[in-house]
Amino acid sequence: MTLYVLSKPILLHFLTQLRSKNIDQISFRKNLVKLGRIIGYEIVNTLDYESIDVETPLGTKAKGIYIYDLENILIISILRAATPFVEGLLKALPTARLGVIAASRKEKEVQVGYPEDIPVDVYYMKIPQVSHKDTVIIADPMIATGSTMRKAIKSIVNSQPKRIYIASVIISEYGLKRLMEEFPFVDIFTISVDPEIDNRGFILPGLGDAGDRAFG
Ligand code: HSX
Repeated sequence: MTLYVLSKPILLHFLTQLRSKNIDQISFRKNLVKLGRIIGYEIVNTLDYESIDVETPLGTKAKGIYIYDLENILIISILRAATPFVEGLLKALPTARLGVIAASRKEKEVQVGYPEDIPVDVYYMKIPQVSHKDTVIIADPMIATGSTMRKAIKSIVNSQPKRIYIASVIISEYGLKRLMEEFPFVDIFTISVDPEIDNRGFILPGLGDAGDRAFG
């Protein structure tokens, strides 16, 4: 498992705006699109490629590369917060196939600490056929307890894709540890690993409920 905590200033700049309670709904969505695009390019940089020659208009040859893994990308969008994030990912990965999972957590407050596993209701799932050549990118900007992401990974793991990536914006320390232990073969892209979860299962400091902030 590789953990990519992306820390380029441009990403942190957009994340800082997302965290602010003062950012409006449209700007919130736009920032998720921007982050998705940049994370998408970071993902592309990890894909397999081959060396090729290319002929220029001047009749000369130049050495180049062809990222053949781009032909086999499947993005899974966990509704609804991932919608603008995936819009950004698709800008970097325009040939991707797209699956969706509609899930909601059955939240209930715990008296002490935080919920370690929140029941997740998956009420719609439509995922194209997964092949052994596929790089599957499961996109959810927020991973708190990891309960939702566990369900998403389990829905495709038996198809044995070439690799499974998680694309996120914020993941909690607890969620990260939990997913790393259960799915050591999954690589995780995120911008921030936040230290805490509250007693309702919200990441702290986090950015609130991403779905509500993006869509009302
Ligand atoms: C939020 O809760 C996010 O967008 C995820 O879908 C989910 C994360 O919570 P957890 O399942 O990791 O606790 O709606």
